Amino acid sequence: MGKSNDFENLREAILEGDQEAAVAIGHQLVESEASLMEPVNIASDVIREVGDKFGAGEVFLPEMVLAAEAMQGFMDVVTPRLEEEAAGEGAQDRGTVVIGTVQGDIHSIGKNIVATMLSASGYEVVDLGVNVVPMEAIQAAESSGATFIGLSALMTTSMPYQKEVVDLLGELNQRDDFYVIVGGGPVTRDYADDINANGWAADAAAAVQVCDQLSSGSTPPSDTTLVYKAAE
Ligand code: B12
Repeated sequence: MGKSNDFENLREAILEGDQEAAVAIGHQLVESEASLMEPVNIASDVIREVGDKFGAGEVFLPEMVLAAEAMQGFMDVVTPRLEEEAAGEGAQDRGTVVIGTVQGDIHSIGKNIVATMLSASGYEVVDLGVNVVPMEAIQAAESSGATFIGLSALMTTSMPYQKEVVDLLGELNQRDDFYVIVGGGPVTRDYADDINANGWAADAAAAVQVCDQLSSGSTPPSDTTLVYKAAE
């Protein structure tokens, strides 16, 4: 089966919420030793397309759930190889990133891709999962000696918790202890700037570049102007 055929089948499998097919295509791609970043980007676009249709009332929640399960099944199969593929030479000890999806939000797919790419690039990643309350993120960052707190939000209703983490760090006199980087579907660069985050990235590869740039500088978090990177 050709590469473009695989991609078309992957699209269909996610659109139709066919997890078995999505998993099978994942295995085929892993075995073929083709690059995996391209199909992961395709799958990400397809799942967003399903989300747009859901938003427009063209598909219903059960269909979005099935599409997400198909995407998740595909990601589970390709993630180990994706991590190998993204691993740079000598990429070690770049610091620790505590990452999670904020309170009230259970969307994990994008956050997991970011975590995979950061870990492949030599960052120690502490993944707190989803629905992470602000204080939990801060305590985990403290106890793991993290340089970064990464916060994902996929809903307009959960975005304010990204701000709450930044504000809480200020109240605790810990704003200079961690760089806060934010992202997720509705989170724009302007929003990141407004809430005084230190970094914003549109996708996982960009997130790595933002962390690299922040850690190579010497400006403390409270004085850092937003470091941002659009999609590659
Ligand atoms: C898949 C999905 C689900 C799945 C989640 C499965 C899972 N395990 O994640 C399921 C079906 C469970 C789900 C549930 C719900 N969902 Co939903 N979901 C989506 C969907 C279709 C795709 C999200 C996704 O995975 N995208 C693909 C990934 C790869 O992209 P990404 O997350 O944006 O991540 C990339 C970048 O943003 C960035 N990034 C992400 N995080 C971070 C973090 C940092 C630090 C950085 C630097 C970068 C970064 O890098 C990533 C990789 O490139 C979106 C639609 C959309 N347009 O986003 C709706 C969407 C987010 N969901 C929505 C809704 C309403 C819900 C529900 C409330 C539905 C319901 N009635 O129950 C529940 C939420 C429950 C809750 N409390 O959280 C709405 C939100 C609307 C709003 N208020 O803003 C959306 C926008 C759909 C819509 N158009 O209406 N959902």
